[in-house]
Amino acid sequence: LGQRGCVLWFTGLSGSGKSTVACALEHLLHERGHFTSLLDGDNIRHGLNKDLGFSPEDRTENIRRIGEVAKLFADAGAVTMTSFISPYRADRDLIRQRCRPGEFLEVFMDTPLEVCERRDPKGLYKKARAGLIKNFTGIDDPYEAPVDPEIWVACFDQDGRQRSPLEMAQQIFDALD
Ligand code: GGZ
Repeated sequence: LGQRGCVLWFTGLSGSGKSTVACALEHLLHERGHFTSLLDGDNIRHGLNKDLGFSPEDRTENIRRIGEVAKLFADAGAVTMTSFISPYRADRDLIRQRCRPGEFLEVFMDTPLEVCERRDPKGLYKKARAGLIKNFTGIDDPYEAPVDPEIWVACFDQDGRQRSPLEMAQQIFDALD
């Protein structure tokens, strides 16, 4: 890592653990004295992107703007984490192309839909199943999983148990050099 910035681009379904693990990773990075930035729905969708909804066009624009902001932070030297579903492969690939070689690392939170739906922390899957939310990712809007992510975060360990957020954050930390 050194003092160089990078973009850790978390992608995965709603409830896959993106924000929880990014937050745990940020703590690990702080402990080692790294300068970080965490972009998520709370600080982006309520601010910079509050004009955007969840149509395909709006999601693409959401991700494009976040990519540009993430790149600015990374170029300023921050280990920059972004926590958005970013469901469309082409949108993620565009950001990768905008970044310097090695600057962009895709982090795939590979948590199956069944697990996310069982967690359903905000009751959104239930609403989507009931037709109260339209175009919900994984239900009636596509999620295009990464084909070759730099960091692949599995939901289960070898014994079939769900891994803890700290364990996952440590995996990502160890993958950074
Ligand atoms: C998916 C939605 C939707 C729809 C509202 N589809 O669990 P959450 O609540 O906090 O995370 C979801 C968040 C997704 O916003 P992103 O900016 O990450 O999406 S994207 O990358 O696709 O632009 C969910 C909530 O917003 N949410 N409606 N229709 N998630």
